[in-house]
Amino acid sequence: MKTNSRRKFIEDSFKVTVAVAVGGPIILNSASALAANESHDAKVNADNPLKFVQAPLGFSYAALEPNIDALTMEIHYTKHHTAYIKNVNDAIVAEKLNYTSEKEFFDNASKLSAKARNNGGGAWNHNFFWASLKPGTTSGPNGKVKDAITNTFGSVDKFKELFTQAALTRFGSGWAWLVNDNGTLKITSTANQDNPLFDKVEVKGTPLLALDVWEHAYYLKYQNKRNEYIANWWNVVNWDEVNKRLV
Ligand code: MN3
Repeated sequence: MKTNSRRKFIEDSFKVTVAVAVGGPIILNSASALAANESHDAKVNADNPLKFVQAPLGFSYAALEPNIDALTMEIHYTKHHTAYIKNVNDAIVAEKLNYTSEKEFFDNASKLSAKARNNGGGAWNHNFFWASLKPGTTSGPNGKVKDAITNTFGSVDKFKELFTQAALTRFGSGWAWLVNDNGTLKITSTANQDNPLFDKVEVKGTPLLALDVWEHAYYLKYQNKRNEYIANWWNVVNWDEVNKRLV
């Protein structure tokens, strides 16, 4: 990647950060792309500025035990997520997509092929999900996100009840979300790898928190007991990260 295009890539990434107010994963992606995939980038980005990059996990596969088991984390990260990243980048090249930012890509989600849409969502959603997790038992929401949750839903417990319900009742594979819709917090869920940044989706907004309820996220440890997976997942939510996303 030439210096100029590299600078543009970084600038574009920051534009996305401002526009969708999702900081960590995207900035991390840029740094990681530059450090780890420079030679590959040079070939791909010559014609296709947008390239999804798998963010580093930030903790070991076993770090979320006993809430999320090590084998699930390893397979989820190295097999499922890696495949979404590869497949969306393959689709971008094969279909000659000219989007220059993740925001632009999702703004046009309804025009994408199934391969680009599903794998693009999978690539982004998992980067966001990993950054939403933190080893050790967390004490629950704090700071301004706690205030916003209390103001919107009445209490943290009520919020957790409603979010859990959204995650439990998502039929089949999908995600539960807490989003900021222009200053209003909303809970929603999406099917497959859709997310609230897509142009055509039931509830749009800036994602603050995500929960993967695909069976691959919990079946090895919890089998059919999605409710137990959700209950234990609350223990490893990275509320500091959620706070940073609320701007
Ligand atoms: Mn998953």
